[in-house]
Amino acid sequence: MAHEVPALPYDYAALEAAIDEQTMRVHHDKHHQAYVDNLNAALAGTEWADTPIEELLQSLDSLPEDKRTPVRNNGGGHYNHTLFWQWMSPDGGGDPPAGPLKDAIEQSFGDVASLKAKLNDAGVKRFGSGWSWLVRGADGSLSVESTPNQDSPLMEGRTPILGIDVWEHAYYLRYQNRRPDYLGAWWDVVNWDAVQQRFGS
Ligand code: MN3
Repeated sequence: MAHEVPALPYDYAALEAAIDEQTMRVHHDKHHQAYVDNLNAALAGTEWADTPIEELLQSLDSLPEDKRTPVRNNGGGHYNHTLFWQWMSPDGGGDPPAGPLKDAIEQSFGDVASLKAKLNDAGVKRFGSGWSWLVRGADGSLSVESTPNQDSPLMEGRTPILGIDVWEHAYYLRYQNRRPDYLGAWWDVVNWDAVQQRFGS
């Protein structure tokens, strides 16, 4: 089956605390849809048309050369945004619940505030378009990194457990050039339950 944009798990206006309704509509209905349409077009009629997205992104080198860049960009965009919608919630914000994720954050970064500062810093310093990530390595350790464009840590064999989109399309209508303000507000809608689920998976 061709790839599809998942429905938002909340209303377009539900994240107003951090992100306005119009941004959510354009971001989900236009940008994410375009990644999916372009991905499907690149793979139509090939043996990879039905390959799960995670598998595609972990084996870009095995694709024909003319498919690698379109799959990297549009498949990456599809995968990253599918997760991004889950990492936000109108009931989000605050601190992670007590448990293995919070313990691991405190062990790696000292406290939750330090983790947030590190992720925000990685997002602010990303030149141009990209993402700021909290990543779990194969040994279970946590680290913060940033990628350009729609690249995902998954392409390097690591698991993104939290990611913040710092493309201008994610924030420009409300925040214009003030990316740090967007990043500061973003934590009001973070869905720690979803992060914890990916940490444990
Ligand atoms: Mn985006």
